[in-house]
Amino acid sequence: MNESAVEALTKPQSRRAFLAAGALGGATALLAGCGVAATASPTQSRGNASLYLTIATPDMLGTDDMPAYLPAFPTIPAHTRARVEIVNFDDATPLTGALEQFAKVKGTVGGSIQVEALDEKNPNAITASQTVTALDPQNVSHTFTVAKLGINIPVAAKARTIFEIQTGAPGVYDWRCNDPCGQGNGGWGGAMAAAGYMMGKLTLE
Ligand SMILES: [Cu+2]
Repeated sequence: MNESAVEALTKPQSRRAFLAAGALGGATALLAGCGVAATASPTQSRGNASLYLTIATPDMLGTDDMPAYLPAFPTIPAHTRARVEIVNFDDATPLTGALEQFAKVKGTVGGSIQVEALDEKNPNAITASQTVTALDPQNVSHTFTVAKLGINIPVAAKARTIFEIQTGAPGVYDWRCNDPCGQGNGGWGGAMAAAGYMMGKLTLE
């Protein structure tokens, strides 16, 4: 083998070695980054997502006493920190008796929700925000409850409700409102018994 042939063999090789070292350096930096993220959050998170839900009144929808969550079949990523905002135009259906438990927040990051009064005449206005772990049962309008995920969000009358959840494994999870806001059967009929109104499915994928 002559000198230049040796050079031809070794040169690319040393370049490969250089690239490998660079890639390794990058991988080390990435791993260090993962370590920081893993320390900050006990559950591994792929990133961030947003979900916007609106609760429309029967008047807005032209239905016969059927308020609805829109959309009722949302999809958000699995293994993600998701910010959820519920804009509710509806008024209160006070929770009573055993149902008062649904005035308590469950399953959000930090165990709380942020509540802002909705100015219907100026719906984009920024109003004072309160961070709470429960609502007065008298002021609850609907709930967004995903039993299998341990999530219960009491939604205040005519308000914007904001919270974060850490999603887990992919799947399709039933959600429902646990505030009897429907017609008939003690308020458990109508919208409460209708998919696409006060019940639906949350998909994590
Ligand atoms: Cu409801």
